[in-house]
Amino acid sequence: MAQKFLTLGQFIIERQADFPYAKGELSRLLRDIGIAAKIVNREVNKAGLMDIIGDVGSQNVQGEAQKKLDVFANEQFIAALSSGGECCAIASEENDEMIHIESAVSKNAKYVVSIDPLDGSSNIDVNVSIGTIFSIYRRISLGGLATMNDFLQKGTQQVAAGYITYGSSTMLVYSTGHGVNGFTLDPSIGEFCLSHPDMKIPRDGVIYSINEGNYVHFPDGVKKYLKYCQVEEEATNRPYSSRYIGSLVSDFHRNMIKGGVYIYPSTAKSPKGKLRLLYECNPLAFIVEQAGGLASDGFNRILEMQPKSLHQRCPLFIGSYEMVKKAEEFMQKYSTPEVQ
Ligand code: AHM
Ligand code: MG
Repeated sequence: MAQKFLTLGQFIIERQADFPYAKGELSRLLRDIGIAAKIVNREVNKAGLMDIIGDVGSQNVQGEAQKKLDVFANEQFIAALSSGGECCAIASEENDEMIHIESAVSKNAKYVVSIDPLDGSSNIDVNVSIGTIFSIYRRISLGGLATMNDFLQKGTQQVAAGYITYGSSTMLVYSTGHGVNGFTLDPSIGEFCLSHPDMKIPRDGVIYSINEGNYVHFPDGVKKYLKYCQVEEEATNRPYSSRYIGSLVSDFHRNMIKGGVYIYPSTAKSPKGKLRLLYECNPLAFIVEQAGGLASDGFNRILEMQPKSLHQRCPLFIGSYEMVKKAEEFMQKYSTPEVQ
């Protein structure tokens, strides 16, 4: 009997009514992102065979060395989002300023997209999973070029968000605020097929995910929480397991499936943490909440933070509801937001 499957394109059409404003523009945007993801996936899979690994020799706005794949992925997503005509501007980790898409502006495009085209840069050259993270907002400015305010909306205003993980298989996971659905790329037909319908993150878990090499620089709340994770107690399944890939998307995705907490706190070196609010924390916070989990900066809900700049950084505690709550308890007891 022929196997039944639902492709991303079919699913988007079936769920058209779920999309805010339901005009088909957002569906088109998501399909464009899916196409760019397939092209990036093709290159990621060839890394090592082609001259695509290593540094370009330049730095991005955060002063980090740009990898060839970073730059390639950025170009692919910008091209895909530009060709559809639904997105009037993009904020990317790889570009200092927002990018205006003039052709879409003349068509009165209603959406702006924030994106980390290739997350987990330090894992690109060593064949470890990497990802893409994106966040979609409806613009609030009226006509003409997009403005900063279109991007500096609170995470609660996202109309859709998602991530792609280029791992042992390639998956695209997204939400439009009506639950979370995951699609696995079937390379034999070149389509993302629904494999993880209505994803829910376990309410509790036994995995904690943090770069413990920075321990000495962590706030006291995090230090004490880590000690809590390592203490033996049968009733709470402790000690927990430590798992840290160093690619946010991959660590997040594992925790979505198995239950767990991912923490990138403020450190003495980076008082605001390392991760970026617009295109790393907010989209994953939107997804985790839709899946029944939590995302916090240790004290406040990520989705309610007021962004002030495109590349703003933010501490992140994200994952299973009970684990994030417990980590927040330690932060509230042993740290203060001021010294975060
Ligand atoms: P990037 O966007 O430059 O790749 O940085 C973000 C990455 C995350 O994917 C990952 O969780 C974190 O940085 C790892 O940082 P560290 O090496 O400090 O643990
Ligand atoms: Mg990143």
